[in-house]
Amino acid sequence: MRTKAAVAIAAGKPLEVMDVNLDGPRAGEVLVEIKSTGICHTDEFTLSGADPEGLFPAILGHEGAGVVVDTGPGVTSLKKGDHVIPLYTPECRECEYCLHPKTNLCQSIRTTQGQGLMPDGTSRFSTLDGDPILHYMGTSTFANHTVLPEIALAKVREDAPFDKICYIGCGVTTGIGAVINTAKVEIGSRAIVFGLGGIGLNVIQGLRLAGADQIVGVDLNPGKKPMAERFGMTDFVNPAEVEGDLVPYLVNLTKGGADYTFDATGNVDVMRTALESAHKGWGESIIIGVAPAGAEISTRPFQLVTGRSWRGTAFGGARGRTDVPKIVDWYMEGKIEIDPMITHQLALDDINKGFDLMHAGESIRSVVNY
Ligand code: NAD
Ligand code: AHE
Ligand code: ZN
Repeated sequence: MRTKAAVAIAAGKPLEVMDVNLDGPRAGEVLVEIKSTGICHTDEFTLSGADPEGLFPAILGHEGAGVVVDTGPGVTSLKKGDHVIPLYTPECRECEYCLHPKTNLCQSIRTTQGQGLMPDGTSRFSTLDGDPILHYMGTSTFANHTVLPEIALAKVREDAPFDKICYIGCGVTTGIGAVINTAKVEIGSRAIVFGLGGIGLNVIQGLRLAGADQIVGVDLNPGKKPMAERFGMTDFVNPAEVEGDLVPYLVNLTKGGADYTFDATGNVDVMRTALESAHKGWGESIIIGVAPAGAEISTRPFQLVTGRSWRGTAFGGARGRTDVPKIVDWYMEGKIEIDPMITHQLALDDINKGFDLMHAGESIRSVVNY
């Protein structure tokens, strides 16, 4: 079939909206009509050329929601008409990782996914001239139709709006999951969140859900303050306005250091500050931000010797097919909020405007509707 997609032609170039060919689903695969897709910072990270795994040409996008159009042979858990959220972290429920209680990183299709291919080693997308176009993160939601493995789709309730729940495909689940699944924050904790963008705000609402007493937000952009307060931030710190070192300032503000700190910037210097502002003896620092190719973290080992822990999380430690439908329920029941964070709704033809808004720090989430 033909479908409309925004194609990443090369690093650093704007996406090109065009008609592409899409082959039907093969064994274990599902054809999905994407209704809405969010633009996550990680899409920009790949498009910019900073991702060592970045491939071109490819159809980016990993935060979406849509409807099953067709299923390939052997698909048993989904049928035509089901509402689904694509999962860049699949859940096969059979591999060593899925069977291990301490991780969500299903590895059953990781190799081919990283190569921009379906599990059988081929791509379903091509140009109208027949040249192959690669998949991205196994999802490619910047296309009106896409093919995914059955294990990379969460079936969700049908009354949930696509233009909001698409955000659960990455940002919402990553931020809330970092608090609940990875850090397992206790009631009464003190926390610091670095970066108040599409991920950091969801860390903040996760901390409120977990019953944290103090939620410090740190961002260089003061424009992020009102939204963060709306989601539960108790103290705002703009590092540009702090005289002297940021670490002692934050340690003092949290009365000895935070029980939990979260990096949602992707900046390795910020990651160090986050680790060092965690409480001596027990503070845990969780890295969420994705750093550019070649970047490395550093600190004095003494920081860890004296009881701080440095950890990381992908997709908020969530097992997508199991956890994503529950998060959709939380949204529909009013336990979590999404709507205020979706600051812009765009048509596919305007998708590059979404990237511009992100660069300018003017959006939290831009959502593209097909
Ligand atoms: P974003 O651009 O919306 O937000 C980043 C925020 O950090 C901005 O508000 C910016 O002003 C702030 N910031 C930048 N530099 C700063 C500094 N030095 N000090 C303080 N604040 C600073 O991005 P996002 O969508 O929230 O994503 C954040 C990071 O999380 C990115 O690196 C993204 O790739 C990563 N991410 C990781 C996962 C995962 O599973 N681990 C999932 C999604 C996104
Ligand atoms: N390819 C990059 C790493 C990118 C990365 O860390 N991706 C996160 C998701 S970010 C979503 O917005 C992730 O889940 N990674 C797990 C995995 O297996 O890729 C690099 O540096 O090589
Ligand atoms: Zn993302």
